[in-house]
Amino acid sequence: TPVDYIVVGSGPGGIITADRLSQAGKSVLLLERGGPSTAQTGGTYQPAWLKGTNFTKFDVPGLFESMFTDSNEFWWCKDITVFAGCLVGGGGAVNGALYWLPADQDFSTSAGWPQEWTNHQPYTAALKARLPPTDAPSTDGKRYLEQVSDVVGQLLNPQGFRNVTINNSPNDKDHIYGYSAYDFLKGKRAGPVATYLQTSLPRKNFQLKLNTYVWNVIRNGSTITGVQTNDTGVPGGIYPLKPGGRVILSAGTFGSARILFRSGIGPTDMINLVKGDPVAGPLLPPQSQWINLPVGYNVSDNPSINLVFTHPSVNNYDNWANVMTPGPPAADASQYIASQSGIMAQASPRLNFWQALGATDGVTRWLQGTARPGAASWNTTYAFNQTQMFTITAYLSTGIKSRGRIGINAALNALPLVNPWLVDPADKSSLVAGLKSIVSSMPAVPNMVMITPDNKTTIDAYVNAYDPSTMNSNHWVGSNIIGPAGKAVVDVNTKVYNTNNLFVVDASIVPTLPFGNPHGLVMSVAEQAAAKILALAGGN
Ligand code: 6FA
Ligand code: ABL
Repeated sequence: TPVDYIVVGSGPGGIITADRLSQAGKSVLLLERGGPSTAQTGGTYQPAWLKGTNFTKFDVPGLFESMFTDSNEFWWCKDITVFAGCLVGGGGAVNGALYWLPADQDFSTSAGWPQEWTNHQPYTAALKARLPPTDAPSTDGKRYLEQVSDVVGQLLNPQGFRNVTINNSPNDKDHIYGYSAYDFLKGKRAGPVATYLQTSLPRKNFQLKLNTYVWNVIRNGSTITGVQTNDTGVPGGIYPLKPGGRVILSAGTFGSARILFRSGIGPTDMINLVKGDPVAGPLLPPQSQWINLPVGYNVSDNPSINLVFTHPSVNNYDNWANVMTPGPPAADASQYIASQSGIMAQASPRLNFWQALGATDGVTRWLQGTARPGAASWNTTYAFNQTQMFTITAYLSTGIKSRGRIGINAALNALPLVNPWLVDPADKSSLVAGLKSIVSSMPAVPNMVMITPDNKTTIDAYVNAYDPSTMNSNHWVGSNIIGPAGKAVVDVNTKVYNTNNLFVVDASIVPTLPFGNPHGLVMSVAEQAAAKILALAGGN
């Protein structure tokens, strides 16, 4: 049956948008290409040590690092060349769940937002009310494996950093550090799946359909009439809209861009690749109806670089290598199963910090640090104690100028076409300055040793030799940038230019990276977008 709204994709953007639209009484169909994730969504994938419990890999925060090492890996989107989650919850079902309430500057006009978006506070407050952040996710309120916080705190104190509760003052992002904050609840991965989706599901006017891949929207010129899917259970694979209905793409920075290309919307080179595909080509509208918009341009992702250290107080937790198989230490496993407390109730990060950096071009750039026990890789020429290893990942955030381009290839896989990291020379010199500043007070921390880069490699040499493809932070934004006609893909109401009823609400509309890991911002964006869409005349 035709609906008022079809929302494509159940990531942080899609779930929140669908919930607010269905709460307002609209009939909403939420289509997700992937399957279940957490137990609450019907997921069952779990390691042997959790057999007989109701906890899946996606429920247990301490299994986060195993997302990258598990041989099964069904949760990644197989047709996107970088990490993206293709299951209920999208990236939110597999990510580190670091959760920052956005700062006012994250929604400023200087960050590229239209004036109408700068009053984000009521939407951010609505988000916080539904999904409160926590920096002590273990159900007993205690913090575990905090040696890394202590050591990095000792490193930052001499540089004038202050210790704060980060989400208590989101605008405070210079020379501050605090415990890592998450959207975990009751010791489990939560996010929008455990909150917004749960209020949607009981509504008669809401339906979630899994394993349903949206190929393209069906267009009659500038009017969308439905979506074309791979579902063989409905006539022609088509889900129709009611007259006056709307489609909202929330398929992520790569996913939403690809759906637009496959719908004849975007740069001509991308649509021509679609045209050459035997399945997708015949589904394109005639060339006279193609809409030329800068889909895929203006993309950014934080350039990030890892520094690896050792300190005698640190427990690297076996680099998280055993948390799936054979399982964490027996006491930690039984503690988690009994009460969702302990080390397994938190993902790997332990401390986050921010600092403003001057730059050679006069533009301030901010650096975010994330410190965690263990390391994913290291490279050193001398002996060290692996059990004492920890990592500081330095991300260049607000202020970066580098932009790249994403798109598709002839196989219609989505991928970066032009890498967005350190293209701008002042981005690079700022990151180098930030790394030097982090390590400047190492002499103040007895027995702290940097092993990557090692004592024979300078920071400059390290950055120069750093493989750019490993600077990926998985924070892609901007492929369907919001902004003025002629420059942007969506308008102030998130409507795709030159269409009547096609919208995009996900990370792809975000013009500039926020201070921190972006999914908190994306959720506030969805709150605000839903309100603007509901207020917009001309639809159901
Ligand atoms: N962000 C944070 O704030 N904190 C973190 O700790 C953090 N960590 C990670 C991380 O560790 C990894 C490995 C990744 C990949 C990302 C991380 N991020 C983190 C970024 C954060 O997860 C993303 O910014 C956020 O999830 C973006 O939300 P969106 O709503 O824009 O998009 P998603 O990709 O999450 O969701 C898209 C959904 O659409 C998916 O469920 C997908 O299956 C579905 N979909 C895609 N194409 C579709 C199609 N054609 N038809 C139907 N469904 C489709
Ligand atoms: C994020 O926001 C990043 O997107 C992730 O890359 C990051 O996790 C999490 N948050 C947590 O800080 C890292 C893992 O800790 C590494 O072990 C892994 O190699 C890396 O992601 C892969 O990108």
